[in-house]
Amino acid sequence: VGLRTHRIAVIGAPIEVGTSELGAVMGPAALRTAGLVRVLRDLGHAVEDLGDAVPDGPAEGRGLPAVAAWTRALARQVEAALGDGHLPLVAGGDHSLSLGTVEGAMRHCAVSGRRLFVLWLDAHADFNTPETSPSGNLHGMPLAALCGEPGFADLFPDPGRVPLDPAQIHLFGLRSIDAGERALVGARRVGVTDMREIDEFGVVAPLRRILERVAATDGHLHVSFDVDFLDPGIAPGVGTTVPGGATFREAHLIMEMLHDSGLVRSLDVVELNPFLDERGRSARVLVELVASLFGRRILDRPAPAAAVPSGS
Ligand code: NNH
Ligand code: MN
Ligand code: MN
Ligand code: MN
Repeated sequence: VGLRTHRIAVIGAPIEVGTSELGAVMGPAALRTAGLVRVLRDLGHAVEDLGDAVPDGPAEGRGLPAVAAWTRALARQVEAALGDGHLPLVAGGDHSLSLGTVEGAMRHCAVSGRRLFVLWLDAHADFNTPETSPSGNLHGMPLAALCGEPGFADLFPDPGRVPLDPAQIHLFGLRSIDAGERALVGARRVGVTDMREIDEFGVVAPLRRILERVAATDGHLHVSFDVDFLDPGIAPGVGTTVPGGATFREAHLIMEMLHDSGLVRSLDVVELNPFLDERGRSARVLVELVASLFGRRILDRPAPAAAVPSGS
């Protein structure tokens, strides 16, 4: 598989209105400091750094109106970037930003005709509603809102909006889920690869199954990478650490497989909290992983398609 070069639009989303832990607002700056843009350019991609997004309307407080203002702005920017043939890479910022990025990808797909799939790399399901949420934090709710669950009035005011189909979502790395959202994830038949499945089968088999499904329709794969997908031992810079996360090698292999699939058309990197990080470690790990997703490889050779190396 040769290197695929993209026109990448980097968009900072300094959002922390969806969480009660302050500091995620510094995430985009830390990712840039760790070399996000430089690393992508060094790989041969054409990168435009569009700077940080600005909320469309008042964004004070931690309620729905603030999140709605960010959602409007990001949905518009992501849709525009995709329409221009760019691959939007949105650097956050808490996970409520994915309300905007996924909505933007949905609007683009309505035009491009591709089927959207959302791969949610996260310790959490982010499928709470205001009703089920134990915290009230909107970063734990974006998927439920995108799927049209009740309780998010005015977030998507268009009465004709077609909600995201839960069958288009796959949660990967799940190990912390609240009782109410657990019931909802089951009832809506959201795709899930939890940590137990990864422990039993590794990351390759479950991810291959997902990629084959996206490839079958040449779909648009949106990847939403929450830092807490990773084990806190390698990425401590996040407000909601959960033990038992993905190792560097698991995450690295996932990134290489995503690159080789050629299916990723938009990406979020979310929840980095530099205030909680240790000497930039988490930001650096994220930049390494993004580099692998965009084609950095150890050796220039096709990935073996079977479990056993093919030899040469
Ligand atoms: N499920 C919890 C909540 O709704 C935690 C969500 N926090 C996250 N999600 N970081 O990725 O509050
Ligand atoms: Mn351009
Ligand atoms: Mn999340
Ligand atoms: Mn999470």
